Amino acid sequence: MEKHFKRTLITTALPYANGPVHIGHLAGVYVPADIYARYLRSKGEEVLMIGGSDEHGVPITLRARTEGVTPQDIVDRYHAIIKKSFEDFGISFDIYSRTTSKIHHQVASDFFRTLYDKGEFIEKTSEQYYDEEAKQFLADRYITGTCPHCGNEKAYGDQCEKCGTSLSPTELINPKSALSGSALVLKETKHWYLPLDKWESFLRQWILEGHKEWKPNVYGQCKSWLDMGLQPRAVSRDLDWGIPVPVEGAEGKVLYVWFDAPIGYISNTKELLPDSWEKWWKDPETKLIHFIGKDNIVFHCIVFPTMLKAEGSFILPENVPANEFLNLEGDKISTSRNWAVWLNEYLEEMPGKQDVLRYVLTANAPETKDNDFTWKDFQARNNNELVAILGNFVNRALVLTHKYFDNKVPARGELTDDDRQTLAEIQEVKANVERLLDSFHFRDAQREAMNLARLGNKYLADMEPWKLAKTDMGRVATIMNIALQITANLSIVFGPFLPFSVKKLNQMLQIEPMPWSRLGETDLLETGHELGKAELLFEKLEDAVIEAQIQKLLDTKKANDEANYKAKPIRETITYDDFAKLDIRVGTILECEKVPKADKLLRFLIDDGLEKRTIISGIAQHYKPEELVGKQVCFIANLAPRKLRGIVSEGMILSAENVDGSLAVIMPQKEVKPGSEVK
Ligand code: B3M
Ligand code: ZN
Repeated sequence: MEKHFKRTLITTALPYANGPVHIGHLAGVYVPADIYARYLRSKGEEVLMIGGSDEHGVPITLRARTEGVTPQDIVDRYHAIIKKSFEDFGISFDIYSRTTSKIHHQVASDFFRTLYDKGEFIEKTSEQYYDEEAKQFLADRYITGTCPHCGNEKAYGDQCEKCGTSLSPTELINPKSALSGSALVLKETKHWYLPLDKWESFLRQWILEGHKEWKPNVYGQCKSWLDMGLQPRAVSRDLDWGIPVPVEGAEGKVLYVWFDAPIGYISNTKELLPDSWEKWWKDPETKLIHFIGKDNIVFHCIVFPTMLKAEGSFILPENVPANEFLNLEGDKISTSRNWAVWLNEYLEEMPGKQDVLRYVLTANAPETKDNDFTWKDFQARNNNELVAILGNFVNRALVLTHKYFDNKVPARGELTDDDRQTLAEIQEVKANVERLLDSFHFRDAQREAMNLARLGNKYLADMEPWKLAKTDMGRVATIMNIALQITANLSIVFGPFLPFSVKKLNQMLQIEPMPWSRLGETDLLETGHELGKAELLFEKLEDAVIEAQIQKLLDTKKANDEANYKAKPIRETITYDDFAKLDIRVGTILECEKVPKADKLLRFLIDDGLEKRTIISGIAQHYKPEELVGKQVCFIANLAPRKLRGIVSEGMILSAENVDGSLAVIMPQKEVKPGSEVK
């Protein structure tokens, strides 16, 4: 049976305040949440959308340490940048706060204390790595050592970033402190654990039986966690950055970041609505929806609900429409490798194009599987869909009305079958889009919205009012009236998706934003209503703009390759006699030309001091033949001749291979007689 709810509480994952946000964040969490919130608001429903920065956790302290500043400095910096990016992209939070706020510390601390007093935790002492020089226990991230799986010497105590394996610090070979570099000792420490195992049968029932409608990726992950069996989870850490554990004898211990962060949703609601926050969290008629990425599923579907359930007075999430990941040009988005499109940079480089990105990210949303963002697709969707379909239709409708009817909505006359068919199709849009939005199918919903613009374009193209203008103005009036009703419907249906463009469109139509309930109506614009000035909603993106973005990524790749370059290990030792077998000489290049039908090969004719010899060398992609003629090169003179592409090559020209695979020919530093030995 459908449950009935009075209001909807939307939460969005709290991004870590240790870097700016990128397109992956937007696509996975914030754009879908924002579409959903705007849709419900447009329906006149009671809705709140809660966000904020996650400002605790080890990575923030690590970053502070490398930069030589305090963790507070780091989170102040990135909280401001992140908050601004969200505002810039029209993510319509009712509040965007942060977990270093006073109120959050209080709420999270009280929450812990309630569970503690109810006896919901178990206390356990275990052995953990301790740095005697820095005099502190080390979080897994602070421990580095050799990965037992791939041999990476810089693996972390929680994960090897090279091979991706999750690790525990005790698995590392030669564990060392990342703080002091010193070796570590194991020492006893006490922590509080939430016994998830105790809630297993409740969770099985609630999720596996009660929420079969959850997205398959979410349901599937929960099921596999539950099938593996749950373990108690530590909710405290030995760290000096975070919310102190509010229990005696817990000096130097803070709440684990994943314990306090989801409570941030509650704190932020309370900060916004100090007097009425409880109805949002404790009334079963509130529908709680968590928007997150797939790496956060277990925390939002298993750990946080267990915390809420154990506390006893809170509702549980009704749905958790988690998305998969968005990749960038075929590679995983990565902050540390700077492989991302950062929102702040995007807006500097593409000012005013928020909706284009929102549109493309939704059209390509990783709803059911990982998806790829490419600049070519971005350009194509802008040019072929936003410009050619939506923008073009709206523009034609307005320009023609201006031309034939003095910019006023003309009256409809008698209807043809085509007209009736078109009006019927307008009426169908609402139910289709609603069904999709209600079930979190944002990309399909947006496609339906775009289909309405397609319908408009097709209608105008089929009716050809510009041809009728000389003979039948009554007919033109009907056609333009219908076209304008479509534009008004577009302003409703695109409201949740393209808020900036819809604002512009409403100005052009000279209307206030219309509520969702009116979507599908065919008399949204009254006869005689005067329209505003027609402007272009979207503009074409030229190749040069897109190529500049692609080049930027190529530059990043290059910089990464260089940063990661490690010289190959030196080969086994040889004797002088081994070396002396190589006869390396200097020769002067007399001729050089491309070998036909071989794009890598150049043919050289070289003066070796005794005679002329031919050498074939695979450097055609790095040098033009004319650059080399007259130059001196080093070559191996006693290499057995071999045939390459039918030409006998008598030796080998030496060159150095750079990180990116480019080749540099070795040349003597000053001119010598051809045939001089290299030794
Ligand atoms: N900050 C993890 C993340 O950004 C984490 C989410 C917290 S949501 C309560 O992926
Ligand atoms: Zn590894």
